[in-house]
Amino acid sequence: MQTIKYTFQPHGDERGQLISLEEFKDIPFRIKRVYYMYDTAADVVRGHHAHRNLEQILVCVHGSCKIRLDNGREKKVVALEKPYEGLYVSNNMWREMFDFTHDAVLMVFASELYDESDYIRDYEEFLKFVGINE
Ligand code: T46
Repeated sequence: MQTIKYTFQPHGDERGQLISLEEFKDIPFRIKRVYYMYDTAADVVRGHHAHRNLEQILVCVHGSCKIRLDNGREKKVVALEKPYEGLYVSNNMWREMFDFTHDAVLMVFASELYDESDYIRDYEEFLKFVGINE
């Protein structure tokens, strides 16, 4: 399974670093929503769902965490450890986020507004949706 990890270009100078993310340039879709999570305990696993349509880019802007991606056939774990790394997560992809450091802030750029009906929260339903276990 191929995963797409972006390395964003920081505008660094003697004052520090600045990263700018623009839709259709750095982020490959129109950004309709941004959300972020923090204060996630080390033993917590978030996610456990897939999306029918939503595309997202995940950036751990502080601290680190891991993302497990599962397309129904293969699984892959990707570590997000740098504020200039972005992981693309497509639709039809089961995801779990775990191993958060105490200081982790996971920011997400999303292609759609929040819509609970876009979530597939049952793993068996997900496998059927992607054409496995029909
Ligand atoms: C995803 C992963 C990476 C909202 O009201 N608006 C929002 O935009 C979002 C994302 C969530 N919520 C509410 C819904 C729940 O009551 O916030 C609560 C926590 O959401 P959820 O349990 O879905 O969070 P995660 O961390 O399991 O998943 C989130 C996103 O929901 C999901 O789309 O791909 O992060």
